[in-house]
Amino acid sequence: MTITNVLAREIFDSRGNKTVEVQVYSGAFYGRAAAPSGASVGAHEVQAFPEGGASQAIATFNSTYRDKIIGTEITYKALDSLLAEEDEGMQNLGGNLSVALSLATARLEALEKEIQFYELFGGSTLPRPVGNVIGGGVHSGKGSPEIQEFLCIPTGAPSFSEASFANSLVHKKAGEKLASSIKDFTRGRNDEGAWAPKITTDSALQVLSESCQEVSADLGFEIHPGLDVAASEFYSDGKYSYGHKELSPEEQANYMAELVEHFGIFYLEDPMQEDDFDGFSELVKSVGKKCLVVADDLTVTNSERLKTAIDKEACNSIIIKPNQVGSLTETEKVIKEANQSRYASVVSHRSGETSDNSIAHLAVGFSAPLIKTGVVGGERVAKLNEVLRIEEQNPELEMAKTRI
Ligand code: 2PG
Ligand code: MG
Repeated sequence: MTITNVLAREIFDSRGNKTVEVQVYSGAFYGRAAAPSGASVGAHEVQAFPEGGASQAIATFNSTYRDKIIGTEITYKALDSLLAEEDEGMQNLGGNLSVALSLATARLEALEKEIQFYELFGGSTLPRPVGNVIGGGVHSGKGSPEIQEFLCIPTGAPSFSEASFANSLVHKKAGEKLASSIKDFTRGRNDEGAWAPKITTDSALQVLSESCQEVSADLGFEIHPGLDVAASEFYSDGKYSYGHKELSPEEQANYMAELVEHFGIFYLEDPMQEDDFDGFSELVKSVGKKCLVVADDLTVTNSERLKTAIDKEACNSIIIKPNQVGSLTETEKVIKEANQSRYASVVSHRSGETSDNSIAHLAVGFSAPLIKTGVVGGERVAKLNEVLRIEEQNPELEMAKTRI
C-alpha cells in the first residue's frame, strides 16, 4: 500500500503559538499527528521550523515535498529515509514538520495493519508518570525559582491509574499548601500546568517533599520528589546564577548532590549545563546509585550525543522527545541504544503541547519506564488519558520497572 495524499496545516499549541499538524492518507483512511514546541530548547536540537516559522515549513512542503511523498510505501521507515535524503539536516522543513509526517505515517501504518499505534513497536509494559507540581525557570514568571520543574514520581504505585491519580493528589496538596503559606498566591499555573508561585527554591522543595510524603502516607505507596533543573537556562560565563548567589560548576554539582541527599530526590534532570558531560559524570558517581540522573539538553534524543554520554557514564536515564531529532526512526534508534545500556528512557512532552497523544503510544510501545507529561491541562491529560485507555484495554500489561 502507498500514501495517496498528505495534508499539512497550521494549528495552535497550548501557548497559542502556531505549530503544524499533518494527515497522511491511504484512500479514505488517514493517520494524523501534530508537533509540540519547547521553551527551554537545547542548543543541539534540530531546528523546529525553518526561518518563517510554521507557515514557511508548510509552504515549502506543499511546493517541493508533498508530491515526492505521495506514492511512498506506508511505513514510517520508508517515509523517514525519503525525508533524510531529500531534506538533509531538516534544513527546509524543520524538525516539527518532519516529525509530524513521521508520526502520522506510523499511525496510518498501524491502521493498515489493524493494530493499535503502540503495537507497531512491540509494547510490553506501562510507563510510570512523572508529574509536574511547581514550576520556575523559563516556563514560569518573574520571582519563581530558577529550577524549572519540581516533579513527583509515584515509584511504588501498582498501576498506571493509581500512579496518575497520586500525581494529581500531590499537585492539589501542593496547591493548598502554597495557598495557605503565600498571602498573594493567585493559584496561577505555568506553561505545563505546574503552580507558579513567587517562592524560593528551598521553599518549593519543602512544599513538594511534604506533599509527596503526605499523599504517599494516604495512598500507602512511595512517591518521590524529582527535579528538572534545566541548568543551561541560568548558566553563562562559567557560572550558574541563582539571583542572590552564583555557583561555579563544582559548587553546582555539590549543591545538586546535597538536594538529592536532603530531600530524597529520585529523579534529577539536567543538573548541569548542556555541554558539561564531565559534570554529569561526577553526579552519576556521587548520587547515581540512588537517583536517576536524567539527560535532556545534554543528549537531545541524538544518537551521537547519547554515545558520548554512555562512554563518559554521564547519566543513567535519558529524555526522549521525538521533535528534538525530527524523526521516529531516529527516536526509536536512541531508545533502543539507551535500553541496551540499561538507561531508563523517559518519553516526554514539550512545554508547548497539542492534544496529540502519540507520546503515550511511544512510551508503551518502547516499554519506557517513565512518561513525563505533567498533571493538569487538556494537552497534558490527553496523554495520561490515552495510557489509561491502553491500560484498561490490556489488563495483562504490567508497570515497567524503574531501574537505577
Ligand atoms: C523539558 C521540557 C518539558 P521544554 O525541559 O524537559 O518539560 O521543557 O519543552 O520547554 O524544553
Ligand atoms: Mg528538561
